[in-house]
Amino acid sequence: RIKLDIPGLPTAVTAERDGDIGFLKLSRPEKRNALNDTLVNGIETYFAGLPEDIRAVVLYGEGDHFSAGLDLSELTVRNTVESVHHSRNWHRVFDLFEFGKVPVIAVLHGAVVGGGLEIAAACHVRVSEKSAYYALPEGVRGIYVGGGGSVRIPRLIGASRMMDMMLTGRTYGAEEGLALGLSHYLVENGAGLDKGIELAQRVAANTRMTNYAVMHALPRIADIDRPGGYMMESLMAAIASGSDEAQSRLKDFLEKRAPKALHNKG
Ligand code: 1HE
Repeated sequence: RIKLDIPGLPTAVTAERDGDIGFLKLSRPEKRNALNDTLVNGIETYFAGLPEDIRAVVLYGEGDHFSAGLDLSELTVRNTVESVHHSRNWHRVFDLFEFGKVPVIAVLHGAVVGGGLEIAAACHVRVSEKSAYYALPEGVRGIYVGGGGSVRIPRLIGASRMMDMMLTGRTYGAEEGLALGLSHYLVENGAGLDKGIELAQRVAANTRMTNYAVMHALPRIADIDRPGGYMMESLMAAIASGSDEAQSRLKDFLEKRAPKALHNKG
């Protein structure tokens, strides 16, 4: 892995690359990767400056925790209107990578709480280590989610479970998180990054058009009415299958050069 040179990147995040895989590490371990303005701006700077030849990104956290969520020390210095702008900025930055150019694979461990869970929910694939746990302590702290949590988390686990998490401060462990859909993969402690890299390599091997369609069309189709969804799907399918890259992959399969869709255990 080598350093990825992105101008203006703060030290609160670390950027690296290995071939066509990019790495983004939340790097405030002394504050459990609490999300202050600098760190959130760093996420924006990273994705805005990501080289075009990066095909997938692995996002993870330094230290014992993925992220302790919003930096609560900043909250005390914001008034109401500043809080609205702050929240809207998180929406903008998280949308930037959820609806960006390349899929993001999150590797979760330790606390994945509050804003940390909101970032994780904006990623496309989530790997968790056994140490991971999920919580929305906003309820206990007298605040409310502000990083898109009310929009994204119900789409993963349902509004009813999120309501319980916020009202009672319930936490879910890594195994429960897997069963509920908070994560897609569960691995032993210390094995998350390797799993994330393996998945990123698979994702990076897809055509860019397919990855774009999955990232952009799929969630929008899930949000709209069926006739509109069928229409968008047809257009996306036609665009994807018409590309030269798709045609050559189909030919590879028919001429027995491509792998079969055999069962693998993830
Ligand atoms: C922090 C934060 C933070 C740690 N903001 N400084 N999030 C929370 O309610 C979670 C708050 N954090 C915790 O419950 C714990 O820190 C952890 C369970 C994540 C980790 O515990 P531990 O024992 O490993 O670390 P620690 O000793 O609690 O924290 C180490 C330092 O990080 C300490 O600072 P220090 O100067 O005393 O060393 C902590 O104060 C600091 N720290 N977490 C600020 N969150 C836009 S809406 C989103 C709303 C939310 O995300 S609400 C959820 C907030």
